[in-house]
Amino acid sequence: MRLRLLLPVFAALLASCATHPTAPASAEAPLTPKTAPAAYTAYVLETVDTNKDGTITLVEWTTAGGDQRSFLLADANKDGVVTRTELIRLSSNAQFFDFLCRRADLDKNNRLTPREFRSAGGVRVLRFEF
Ligand SMILES: [Ca+2]
Ligand SMILES: [Ca+2]
Repeated sequence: MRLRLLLPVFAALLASCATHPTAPASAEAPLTPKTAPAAYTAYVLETVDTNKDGTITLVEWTTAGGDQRSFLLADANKDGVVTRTELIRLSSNAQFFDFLCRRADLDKNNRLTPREFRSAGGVRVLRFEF
């Protein structure tokens, strides 16, 4: 809950990362608020869903470096697993995109490329810091 309160602050501070709304969908084109949810969801399912059953348990999430608080935030219906739908929902707001940029824009040029996102920086977005 506190994350939701803090995200607008982060968004205001880091608005520059969200200014590429028409970037083409190529491997190194920066992610946008529109393309980031699908990229984030695919990345998380690919790297965190270790038993490939299409859902993520708390054990899978924490094994990948996430913490319990971020898992509980992602598990919107509180059934103990995070689904593709929940990941899309979690990552579909602009505030989340700004948060993502802040965590994974490794060279700090305000452009989040898929390569950066899928590097070690990407794993860190599973652990929200309050
Ligand atoms: Ca799983
Ligand atoms: Ca769930």
